[in-house]
Amino acid sequence: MYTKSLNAAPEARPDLEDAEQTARFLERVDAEERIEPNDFMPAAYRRTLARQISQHAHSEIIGMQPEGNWITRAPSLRRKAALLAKVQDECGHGLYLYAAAETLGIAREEFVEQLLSGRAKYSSIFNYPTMTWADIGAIGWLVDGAAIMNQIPLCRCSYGPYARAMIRVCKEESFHQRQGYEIMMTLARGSAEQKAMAQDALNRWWWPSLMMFGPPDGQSTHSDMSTRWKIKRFSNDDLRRKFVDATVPQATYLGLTLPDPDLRFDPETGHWAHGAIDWEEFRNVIAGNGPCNADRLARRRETHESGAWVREAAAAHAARQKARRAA
Ligand code: FAQ
Repeated sequence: MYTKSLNAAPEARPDLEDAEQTARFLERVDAEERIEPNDFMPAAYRRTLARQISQHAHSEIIGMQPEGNWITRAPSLRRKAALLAKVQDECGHGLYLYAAAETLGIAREEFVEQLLSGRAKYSSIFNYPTMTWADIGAIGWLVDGAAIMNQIPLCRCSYGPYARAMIRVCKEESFHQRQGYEIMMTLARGSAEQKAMAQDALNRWWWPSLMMFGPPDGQSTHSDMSTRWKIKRFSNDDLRRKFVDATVPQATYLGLTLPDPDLRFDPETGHWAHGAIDWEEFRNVIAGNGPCNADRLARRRETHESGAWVREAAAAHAARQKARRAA
């Protein structure tokens, strides 16, 4: 079965946390030093990282489902090969992230159990259905685009294992974003029917993509502390604004229309201002009531169960290798 990471940090002992250690920790964070698994860290910092990194890992794993749905129906061999590689990359991202989260002293089984029992969150975006091939283009362009905007600053996160995992993840996400944009470009320049399909996918994915950045600044529970600890470098709204600024010209180039009648360029701020986001929908989706939440979790549980023999075989193989080395 899963093994606990060898370099897992010792368990948090808040009773041993003294003011001096905490002050030294904050000095190190301020000096842009990386915090590593065996270094002192306040229990709340450890908890925040375990929550965010495991949610991120779950998102990558659940995120394979909406696109995996189109592997057998990709319109050409080239598209199928690229989509297969992309979905496989997302799986790899989930594995690096679980490994990074395990260095906080929590076993992978525990994270997996939190996901399968429905106690853990994963990104709201993966609870929407992929109804046409254009959705695969829209996910690559918008969802991976939003993920990159959010994750580039995480390459400078104060926690070493998370920051290092993010460097590779971001390189791969850039390729994903380009493959999605290329699908959208092909459709937008194709027949009237293909262009309409691209527009329809954009209409359905635009608002959920903006929600990926999390609740607005005044309502974000964790932002203040995460910013103090240099886990987060920008607020949810700042990253959302950067994403909108980057995406508006891309939509114009495609000849598609963003589904927001209130979208306008504000010369005073130099940014695009978007219309109101439906936060009720967001809360509903993260509470488990989105269009695909139940399906996504049911599929994950099924796959986990049917993969039990692989975990058992891997554990038996590892035990045998260990016994051989010891002999
Ligand atoms: N969905 O106080 P904040 C990808 C929760 S990977 C669900 O602002 P925080 C690659 C939040 O957890 C996409 N829940 O929280 C790919 C908290 O709940 P809690 C995932 C959300 O952590 C592409 C509560 O609301 N990326 O796309 C969402 O400071 C294509 C209050 O929020 C990451 O995870 C949401 N959208 O900021 C894969 C990036 N937003 O825990 C396949 C790393 C917020 O108190 C195909 N994570 N919540 O119960 C982050 O940067 C942060 O965790 C945020 C949220 C920005 C997501």
